[in-house]
Amino acid sequence: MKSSNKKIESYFTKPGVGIGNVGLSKEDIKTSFLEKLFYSLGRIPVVATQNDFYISLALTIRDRVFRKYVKSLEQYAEEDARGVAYLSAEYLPGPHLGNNLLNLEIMEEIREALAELSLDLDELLNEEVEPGLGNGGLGRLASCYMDSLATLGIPSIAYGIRYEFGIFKQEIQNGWQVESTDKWLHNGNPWEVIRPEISFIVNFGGHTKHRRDDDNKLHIEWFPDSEIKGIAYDTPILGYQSTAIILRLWKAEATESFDFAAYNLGDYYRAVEKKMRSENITKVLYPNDENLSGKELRLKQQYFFVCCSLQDIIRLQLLQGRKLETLHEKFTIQLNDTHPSIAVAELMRLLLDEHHLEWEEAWKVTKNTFAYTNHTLLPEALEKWPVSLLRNLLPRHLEIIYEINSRFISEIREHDFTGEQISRMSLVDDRGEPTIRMAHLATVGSYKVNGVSALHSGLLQEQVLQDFAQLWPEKFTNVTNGVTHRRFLALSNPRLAALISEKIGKDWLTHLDKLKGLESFADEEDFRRKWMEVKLHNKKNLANHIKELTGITINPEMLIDVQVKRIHEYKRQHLKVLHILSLYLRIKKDKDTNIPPTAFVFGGKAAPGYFMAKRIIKLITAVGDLINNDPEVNEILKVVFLPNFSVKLAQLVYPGADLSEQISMAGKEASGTGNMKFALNGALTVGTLDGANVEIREEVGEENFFLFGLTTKEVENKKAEGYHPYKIYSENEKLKRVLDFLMSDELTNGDPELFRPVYDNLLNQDPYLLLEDYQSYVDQMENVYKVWQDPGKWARMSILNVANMGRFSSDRSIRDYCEKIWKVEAVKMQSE
Ligand code: GL4
Repeated sequence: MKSSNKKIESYFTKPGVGIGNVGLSKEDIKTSFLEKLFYSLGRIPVVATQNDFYISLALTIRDRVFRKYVKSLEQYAEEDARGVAYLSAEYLPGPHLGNNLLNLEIMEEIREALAELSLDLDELLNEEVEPGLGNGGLGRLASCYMDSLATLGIPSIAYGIRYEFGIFKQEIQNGWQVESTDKWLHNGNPWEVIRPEISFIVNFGGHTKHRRDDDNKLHIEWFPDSEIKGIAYDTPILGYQSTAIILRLWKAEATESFDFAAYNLGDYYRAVEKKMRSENITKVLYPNDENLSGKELRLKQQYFFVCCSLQDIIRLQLLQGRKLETLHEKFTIQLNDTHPSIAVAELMRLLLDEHHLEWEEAWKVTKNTFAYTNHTLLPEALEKWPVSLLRNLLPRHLEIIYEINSRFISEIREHDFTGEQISRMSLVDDRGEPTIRMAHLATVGSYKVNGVSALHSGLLQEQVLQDFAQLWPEKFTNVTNGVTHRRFLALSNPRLAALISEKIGKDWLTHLDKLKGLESFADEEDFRRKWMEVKLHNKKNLANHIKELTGITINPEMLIDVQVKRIHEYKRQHLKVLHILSLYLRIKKDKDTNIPPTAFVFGGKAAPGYFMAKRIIKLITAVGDLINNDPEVNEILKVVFLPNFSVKLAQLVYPGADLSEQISMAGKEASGTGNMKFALNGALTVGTLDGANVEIREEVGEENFFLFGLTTKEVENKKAEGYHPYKIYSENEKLKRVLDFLMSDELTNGDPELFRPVYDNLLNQDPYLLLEDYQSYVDQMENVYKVWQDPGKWARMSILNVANMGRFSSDRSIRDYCEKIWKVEAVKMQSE
């Protein structure tokens, strides 16, 4: 620590006092808690609301977390450690309080301390509104990685956008999704600290000027026409028994001079309007998962946060007295998908124009600094920005991209690439309206590129980035995703966690592969019984919440069969619906009584502009209405759509699930991470050979996994030979009966148009091969039922699933990133 204030310095390092005292005892916490209430909030207990109490507790805990963070900074500085900057447009941290208590290992002390003040910890935990700063898997993965970076003691900082409104709130009205804004900051956010001194100017628009000096050296200057300020908001993210790292989110604010021209003209109203418009940059998260919308504001968001983050990284580098020529030695910057990929051009601009490095030097630094993770192969999700938009918004960056491209193309011309290959690889796609292919920019500007599961990384190299993989095979690698088992098992499923620890000790909290030790108990009658008792307890808990949220009663003894994830055709929620309808028709028409009681639980948001996904939600709720209200059926089947799926809700759902639905068409789900969270909580999986399902099945053993459907290769072949869903429809009588039911009055209430789009799409195109996989799915579900009717076998499979989840900890993923990509080492924290 470089402080000139000796008094402060000595206070800081003196043990037992002030910030030297972490103060985690029950009495310490009680005192600080009340102090926060009195002094920070100006409240006395009689008038304090639950939210006041929650804020006071949060502030108390945040102090402790910051202390851990500050301590680790000293150590990083001492060891001169190499660090990671993680750039992501999305994060889904989930509620902070519970996780921090778990990681400080003071949950029970806090519970007791609050009880002594007649307060209930669970009620306060429930007050927290989670930051919904992401769409789904990609944002949640970033947050799992932060948990592991902090736990492992990897010097790191995560950058993103402080959206004022996160992912929309979903309500179900009359069976349809209705969106409203997520006002997550309305009750205040006790976890963040504003850093007004850490702020940067970001420019937009205007034009560039090229000039040669007397030595004929080219100087390029950008004359932007507007500017905005980014201000840092820091949230500490604590690891388990370890230190904290910072999540630094940028908020846009107008500068004094942003509206120079307008003020000079004395046009106050125009100036104010411009100010408001400019601050819109960080207003709201775009709610599309796996779909680009090509909106100007979105590009502004991306550039805005990238520009602030890179300036901050450069500030840190210079602060430590280092040269920018060695930036890549000190930092590695991970691009979480292409959303931050404009960073390649921006770092070049900063190095060339602001810090006057030569092109070769700047390019060497840039391409040795970035690494890029690809998270999807879906063509509609691969970002491409129109050249015209870039020219208007970021004219200097467009020039830099063109220059990178021309040098890159000269380079590949020297290899044996055909003309066709070269135009495929170009950063500029000029078939039709010219666009910049951001995945190509990220690939060319990075030293490593990775996919997120073994299957996906393979496909990435065979399909989307095939030519690049041929050119630079050593650049490509795989890091299979992982999840934090602390949040998704220890915190959200305390009973199962306790049972596990009772058998094998607590080492699994930091070394998930220790779960392997459970294998030897899988055949113990008594252990199986206890295991299923825990599951039943969690199912009751889930059933209670379902009742509260939807009014629907489910019997916790039923098989609870769950599909929670974003609603997307490739994820095939409607395949599950077809299966449910087949059971319904068996009961109604065939009087079949052999179906075990099952509750089907769905949850997930549809992008507001995604017509088909919204229709699928309506389909689920319509099937639910029909089934739940039919006394002939509703003792056997129930269908629930849980509104507003979130991290908070997820933590309730996974522990109570028996069966996990991972039924995407093979080749489409890059990894999936919900699949890991379910299995970690003892749910069995019915799934295709897609994404990380493949590796999960490898680990748990094929006999402990319910597999169905075509493989990626078979999907490819099927499409190549010409796929005819109508033929399948007309040849499979039972399937035909199910599909025709989509058009029946019973389901559509007399509106034949209601599900026609789904029906027509399946019969005519069926791009995700539901009909092709239908029979195999239904057959595998029969097998699921057979096993379900043998509780001992089910319990055994469930235990074996959990026992083999070691590989899917985000700790392992982060270790992989450190070894295979970042070459960053953990800094050992001195214990206190
Ligand atoms: C996603 C993938 O769809 C998902 O399979 C993966 O688990 C996740 C994290 O790697 O990334 N890609 C996009 S885009 N959204 C996702 O959730």
